[in-house]
This record gives sequence, structure tokens and C-alpha cells, in this order.
Amino acid sequence: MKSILRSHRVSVLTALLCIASPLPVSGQMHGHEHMNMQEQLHVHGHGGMITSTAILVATSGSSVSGTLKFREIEDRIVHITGTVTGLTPGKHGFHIHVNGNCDSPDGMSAGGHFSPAGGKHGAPDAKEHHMGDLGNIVADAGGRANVDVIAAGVSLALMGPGSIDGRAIVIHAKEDDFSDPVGNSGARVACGVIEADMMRM
Ligand SMILES: [Cu+2]
Repeated sequence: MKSILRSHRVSVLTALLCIASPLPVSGQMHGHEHMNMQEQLHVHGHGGMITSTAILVATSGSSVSGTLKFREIEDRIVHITGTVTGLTPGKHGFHIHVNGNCDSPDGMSAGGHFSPAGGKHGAPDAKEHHMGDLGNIVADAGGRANVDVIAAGVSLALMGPGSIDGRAIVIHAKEDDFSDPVGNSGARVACGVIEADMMRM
């Protein structure tokens, strides 16, 4: 179902490119011959950069909420910024999870960590870690965390290696201690689906 949805969204995007650009998307690509489809998707994003947004929704019994903005500042280098409120003071693990589904009351519908290459859970700068491992955010005494994190290896492209489009970002109740397999970060207190801004119509 998810793959159908993703391919449908790519079809919509392709249709948009046809309308927005005099260049044919397939066939001869004048001036674009050297670019593959993924590179074209980047070029035709907002201002040459794809951006996405995740609106974090509290799970059952939680009052954590927030909005995170994603910007792919270089190929597979994504800058995540925003504010999360309603947290207990201190560190909270957060990760990209594989399923873009936050429907279950406990957030478990988001599935496990996004980790297409497998490997062990760890800190984002550790030699071995899941692609979706983002480390911790830190809430102040008022329960507010300002997020300013670089996620390397992931992409906002709608398809291709490391694509996090349509996946979920999950905030946890406790600190991620980076132990395998999930860092002991406890319950899921908020969950949001990462959605490309150009798809919000
Ligand atoms: Cu997680």
C-alpha cells in the first residue's frame, strides 16, 4: 500500500513537472541530458531545494507536540529545525521510523527505526548506526526543545536511496543511550509523518 502511494505521488510530481516546465520529463532533455530523475526532482523543488514538514502529534497520555522542518541542504544532508513542547525536562531520543503511520494511540504503527542498510542502533556520529538515528533533543525546564540537527545519509527526494519522504519521526519519553537495538528511549510520546511541502495542496 505504501509503495503504491509513493509511486502515485511520484506520478503526480511528474505531471506537475510537465506542466511547470517546457522541458519534456522523458525523451530528449535539452540541457538536462546528464541528470537522472532524482537530480531533476531536486532541481525542480522549491528554490532548488526540497523541503518537508512533520507535524508532531501527541500519543495517548502525552501532551508533546511541535512542528519540524526538513531541508535538504546538500545531497543526502538534511537539516531538521523546529520546536517541540510538552516534554519532560532533559534528553529525549528521536528517530526516523520506517512507516509513515502515526495512527495507533501508542505510536507503534510507525514501526521500527528506518534502517535500510541494517546495522546496530547508535549515535548519529557513531561508526555503526541506523540511518534514522538522530540522537537526542534536549528540553529545558519548561519542557521546550529547540531542534537543530543535521541528518546525514537521508534524502527528502520522493524516491531513491535513503528517502525519508512519507516516513515518520518519533519523539521518545526518555534519553536515547545509543545501546542496540533501540537505545532504551522508552515510550513514543509524539509522532509525525514527514511530508514534502510541494505535495501539500
Ligand atoms: Cu524512535
